[in-house]
Amino acid sequence: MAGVLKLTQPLLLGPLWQRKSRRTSVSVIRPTQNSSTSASTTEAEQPKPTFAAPPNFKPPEPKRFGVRPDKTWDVIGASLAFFFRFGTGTFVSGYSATFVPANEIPPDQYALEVFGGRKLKETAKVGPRPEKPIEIYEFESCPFCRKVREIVAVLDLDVLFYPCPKNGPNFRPKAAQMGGKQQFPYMVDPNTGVAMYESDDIIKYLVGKYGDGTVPFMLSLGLLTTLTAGFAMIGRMGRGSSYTPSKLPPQPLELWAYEGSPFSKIVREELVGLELPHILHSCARGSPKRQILYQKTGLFQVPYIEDPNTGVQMFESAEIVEYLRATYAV
Ligand SMILES: N[C@@H](CCC(=O)N[C@@H](CS)C(=O)NCC(=O)O)C(=O)O
Repeated sequence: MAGVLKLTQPLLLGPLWQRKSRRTSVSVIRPTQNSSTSASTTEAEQPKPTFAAPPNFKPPEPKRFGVRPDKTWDVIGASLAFFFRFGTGTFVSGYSATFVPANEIPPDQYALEVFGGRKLKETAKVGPRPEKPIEIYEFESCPFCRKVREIVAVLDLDVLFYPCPKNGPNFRPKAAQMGGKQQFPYMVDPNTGVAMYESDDIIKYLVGKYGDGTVPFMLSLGLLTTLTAGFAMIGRMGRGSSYTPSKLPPQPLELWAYEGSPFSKIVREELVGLELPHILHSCARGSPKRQILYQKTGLFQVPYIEDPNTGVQMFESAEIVEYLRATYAV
């Protein structure tokens, strides 16, 4: 396959990167105040910033489908993607749904409550699961990156995202160092040692390895796919593309979300702008992971973040954005 690079060592990341057995630890090149030569300054030489929840932090109450008034246009803008992409990134492959009487669903099982005492029972067909999260270097407003994020939702994969906003000091150079050029998306599969550029190649690789081998129709249209993926982001006007100076945490955040969710989009844009590595637990409609979040928190709502650097766990997109800025922006 074109653009495939076999990695001979785990991740080829050298001494700047360390991994721990359970959680993935992120060790980074840290930007210095007035130097563009920070690439030679390692974390070991710098005092480690410490992270804590903002003073008097209290996680907000979840309000499913609730839009905070100051975010109305953000949510509307992020919702446009559904129409341009015919819902791609909202449903897991093989999605099916049936309305059932609410009392047919045990109380410990997730199902979306609808109207008239009925619930929506949703299923999907997921392929073989990767043991370790796929790693992707990308940024939010790139249409090629969006295509890959959509297939992640369709295949219901967990992904460790390394955000590469323009002028981002860490992961743009890292991707170039690993793959030979600054081009996004760039994917590394630590389960197989395969790494590649080119969205269409990445999509084919992922459906072959973790799906049924079929590229979904809306991702198989060549230029039309790329154009509609670009139009899908018109309502967000390039958010999640430029770097906001930030302190990088030692551990990736965890985000429960999916590409087609407008509320999730707003949080993802912030994570990317702040260049915060994060593990996405993609849970589009039909995902079996919805049940995991339901069991963990007593409800299903996305976005939901878990920040191992501060211990914060929270719902609510608008407040998550505020939390991320307060904790990581400099
Ligand atoms: N007020 C919440 C709304 C989040 C929300 O309603 N998310 C939808 C997905 S876009 C959801 O979790 N739906 C529940 C379901 O699908 O069962 C926020 O801003 O984060």
